[in-house]
Amino acid sequence: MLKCAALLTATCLVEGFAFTPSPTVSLPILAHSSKPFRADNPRRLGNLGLLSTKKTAFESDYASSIDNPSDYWFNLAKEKLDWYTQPTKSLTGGLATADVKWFEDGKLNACYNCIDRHIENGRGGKTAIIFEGDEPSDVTKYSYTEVLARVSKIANMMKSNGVKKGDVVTIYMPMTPDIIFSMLACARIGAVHSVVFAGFSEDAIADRIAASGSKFVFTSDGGLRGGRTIKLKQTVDNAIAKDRAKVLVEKVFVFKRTNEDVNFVDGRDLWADDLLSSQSTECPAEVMGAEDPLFILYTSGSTGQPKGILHTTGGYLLYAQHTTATSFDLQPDDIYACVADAGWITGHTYICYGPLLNGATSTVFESTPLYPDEGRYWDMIQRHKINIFYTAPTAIRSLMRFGDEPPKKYDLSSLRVLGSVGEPINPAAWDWYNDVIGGGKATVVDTYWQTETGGHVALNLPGVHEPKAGSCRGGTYGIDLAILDPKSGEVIEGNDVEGVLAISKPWPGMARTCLGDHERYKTTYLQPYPGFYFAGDGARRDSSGYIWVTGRVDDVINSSGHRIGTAELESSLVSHPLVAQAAVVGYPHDIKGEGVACYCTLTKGTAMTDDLRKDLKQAVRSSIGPFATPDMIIEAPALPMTRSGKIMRRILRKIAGGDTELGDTSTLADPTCVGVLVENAKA
Ligand code: 6R9
Repeated sequence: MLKCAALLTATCLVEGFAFTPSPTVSLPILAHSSKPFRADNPRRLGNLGLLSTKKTAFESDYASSIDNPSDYWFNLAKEKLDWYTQPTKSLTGGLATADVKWFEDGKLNACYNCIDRHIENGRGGKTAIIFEGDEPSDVTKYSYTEVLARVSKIANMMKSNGVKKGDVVTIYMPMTPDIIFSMLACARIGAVHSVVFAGFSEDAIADRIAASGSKFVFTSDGGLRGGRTIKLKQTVDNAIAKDRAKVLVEKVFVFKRTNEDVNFVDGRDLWADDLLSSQSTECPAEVMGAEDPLFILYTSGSTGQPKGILHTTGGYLLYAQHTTATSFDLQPDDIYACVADAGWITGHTYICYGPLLNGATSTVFESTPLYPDEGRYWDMIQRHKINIFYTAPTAIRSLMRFGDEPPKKYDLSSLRVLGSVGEPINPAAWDWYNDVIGGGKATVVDTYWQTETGGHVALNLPGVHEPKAGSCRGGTYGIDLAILDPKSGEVIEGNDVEGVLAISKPWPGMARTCLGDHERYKTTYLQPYPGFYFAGDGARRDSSGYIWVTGRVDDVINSSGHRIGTAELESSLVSHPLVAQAAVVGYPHDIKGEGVACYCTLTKGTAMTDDLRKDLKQAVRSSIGPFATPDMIIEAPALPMTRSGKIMRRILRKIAGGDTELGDTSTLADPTCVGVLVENAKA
């Protein structure tokens, strides 16, 4: 990125990829391209037992979900959700017109559907949430009745402090049950939650508060992770000290987790626990329209400004309910654990809404896979007898390094379904997950989806589809996946083909807009290939019709399952006074999937030093957050540009990955710069 805001747009067009109709997309290298996925690796189906009737049932249900999505989802909406007013309309609008709506005239409440109705049906005593704190001994279970009481108190606290239906509430909290309860309390009163992952920096929080016009913030004194304390309230204070947030924020509700001293601003900051003690445990659920916003979640895109992805109520809930039930073959007595953070979409849909809508028992995990040691997940599975476990390939890879002994110490025989999300799961990790963790008996389910899709869109359904290591197989109910020619936008039929991934029909869980910027929503997702939802990923279909996601085709890096926009990284690097220009790329990384490599052109007369590298890493940590910290900072006296002035990222990726086959460099304006970069990358 050049140090000039006006050139931002040019940066987004590198390698000819533009979000315009008929874009020219140069497909990026495959994640883990150095270790190609096995083309074909059919596996047993695990202990779910492939009943041919189940497969037949899927096939006929799938066919009707594709032939007539409107009727398919309408019937499910009436059966699976409780409505104050039943909808008379199902799907209206369409992808081509960017005005998709589901169950528009229906009225319901998300929190009521997640909690109250289970109590009314006599299941109030069932455990809704198992909290597994940072220390393995710190376990608390909450029944549905207890959840309702706490959520209602939080909702009443919000109402008595001025939070109203439609207000945006920013939630920056650790992974304790209160983050889930706060989300549900927002839903109960019709406030729109905007959860900001607790690893984001003060700048990122301030940006999100400002962009969403949020007057209320939920946080806690601190957070605990891996035995360390994270100063959340202090970070929120620093965020609100910035003018763009200061002018907005009226109230900060502070929960207690670490009991450390924090600054308190009179009139603005409130101790939630003190206020809650006097609140009533009864709070009527607000009657909401199906298309009223439920939440916003910011995600990286191909420009510097994160997008506020907006999900609405009825369609999102139905999709969360249905995918949780079907993708994991959820059974009534299952103990379910998704170990993501609630700050990401996986936590929203598959810790909070999906499991609770199904009346299931969901785990809230505060710690890390390595605390107090590398047996933490397995210990937790044994103690709670977890049946469904959902994690990311990066966590599996980081645990594989310790060998088979740690998991072998524990009884993992309760496991039936092993979910994977965030990036393609490489075969070595898949094999280990399947053989060592699942003991060859549990089914590995690779779930492909995005913040924008609201829930799973492609996976191998347990008991229905034969898993293949590294492939997410194909579309689930209602999802008609297509592979398109990136240049012409034509659908590529048949097998053994490659292109970009798209969805040809609306589904209830799809995001409806980007907050305050419907134009950006259209140009990013719906206009590149008119009539399709464009996912931003490349994909191929193998000889047996299975889909293999090959990675993002836009300027987004997927590092340890975190989506990080290269433009955001570049703008934080060039904000350093000694950096004149920066180009950031992802490269294959053994644990993270993709590592973050930053090529920096320094101002004249400046040389790269270890101290400067440290400063630059710090610049990224403070503008985005520690999870985006660069893995490599490479001095780049010049960047490889085409004669038309576009940075050749393909070459930068190869250099960072230590790949010596750089391909054709003759189109570069100055091919000699490449040799210097190869040398510097070794430094
Ligand atoms: C849920 C989530 C979305 C991007 C997506 C893709 C990648 C996620 C994947 C996968 C291959 C899978 N991705 N799951 N790629 N196989 N099973 O991760 O949402 O943070 O929005 O990221 O992650 O590139 O486009 P989000």
